[in-house]
Amino acid sequence: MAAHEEFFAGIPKIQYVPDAGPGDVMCFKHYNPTEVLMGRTMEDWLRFSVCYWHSFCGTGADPFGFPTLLQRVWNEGTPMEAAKKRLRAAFEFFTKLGVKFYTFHDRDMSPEGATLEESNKNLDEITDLALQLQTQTGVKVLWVTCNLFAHPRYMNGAATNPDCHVLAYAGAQVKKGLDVAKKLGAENFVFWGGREGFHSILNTDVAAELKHMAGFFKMAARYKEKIGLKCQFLIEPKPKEPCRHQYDYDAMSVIGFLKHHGLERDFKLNIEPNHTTLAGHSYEHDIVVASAFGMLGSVDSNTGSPDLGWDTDQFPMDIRNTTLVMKTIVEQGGLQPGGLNFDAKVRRESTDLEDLFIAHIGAMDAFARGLRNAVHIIEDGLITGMVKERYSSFSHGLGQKVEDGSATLEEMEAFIKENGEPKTLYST
Ligand code: XUL
Ligand code: CO
Repeated sequence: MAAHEEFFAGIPKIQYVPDAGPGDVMCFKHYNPTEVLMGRTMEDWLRFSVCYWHSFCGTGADPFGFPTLLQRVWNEGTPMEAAKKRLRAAFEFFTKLGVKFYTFHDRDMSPEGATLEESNKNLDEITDLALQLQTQTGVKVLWVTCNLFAHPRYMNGAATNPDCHVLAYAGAQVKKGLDVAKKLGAENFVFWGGREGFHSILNTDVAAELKHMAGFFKMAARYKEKIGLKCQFLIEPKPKEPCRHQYDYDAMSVIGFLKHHGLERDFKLNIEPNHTTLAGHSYEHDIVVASAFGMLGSVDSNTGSPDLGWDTDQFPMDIRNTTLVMKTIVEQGGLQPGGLNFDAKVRRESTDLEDLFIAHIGAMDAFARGLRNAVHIIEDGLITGMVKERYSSFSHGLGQKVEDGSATLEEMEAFIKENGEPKTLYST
């Protein structure tokens, strides 16, 4: 990269300095990538990923205010020149931060053209550069996704649009997205149902829309098979925003949908805790539910503010939250081929380039602390032992039969006649 402009001049590779003073914010105080915990390096447990759209395409605009982050030098030039500069800046950032993965939407990577052919040509040109930068740096694609929600054609949804012409456009876009995933060796491919839902039930044929969405996923699974694409498909639940109601409401709704349509072997879930809390659950709820069904594939590790009902995509800094998430991840044996993707943005007031580093460093340290805590909880075994004891009645006798599915209601009745009331705090 030496032949090219440096975007983060004066910022060296971020190091692990455990005894750094509180004022030293440009180093890791907890994230030590090569340190081994429970047989695996921290880097391997955490599999951090930088999100291209927030950190390199984000403008700082909000519903009440204009962009504040447009001064980034990588925004200069024609849209295609800017796309290339932006990509070089991003790879310099990944390398200096020491993160091995990134995620992007097709339309973050390169500008949309006047026709599908033109958009695809732009994508070909920019992904050629992405491939070159990936080979030079060793940074890989954690996942690709298609933006099926920003363009006006998708105002009534993509796979659930009432007009098949729009659904066809989304299909053509996903076909290209899967080709790009193959070209760049993406480890996963995400479907976030941006506008797959409704604002009014009165103008919506819910059954038809859900059937079309399942059909759309089946087409994607068939094309993936056809081109020999090896990545994991993921669905990212979200209950609302931008739609009033979104079909992929939360982990349990998506798991039910996938099982109903026989898609559970083709997909896992990408859980974003800020979406989980929007659904009215606790931060870790959907991580735990998805994992319980063997369907936790990846995590968009961000947070909202508990006192807000919005998707604010903040960097996660709460150690209690990161501890509970990492406990689930370690207990299920890791996230690979998924990872912890920072679907998070600096605030619109955080206009300094350095802020991009500080935000990521803080979140990476928060997860490193969460990992250490989780390993401590698991290795010390106290909670695991208590939970095992709590369910110990299922390890023998009638409990064992319930466990293996062979128990009958008649046996329940006979058991109660013989043993009476369950033992509780108040029984004698
Ligand atoms: C939106 C969201 C998306 C997906 C990818 O709330 O989380 O950025 O992660 O489309
Ligand atoms: Co997300």
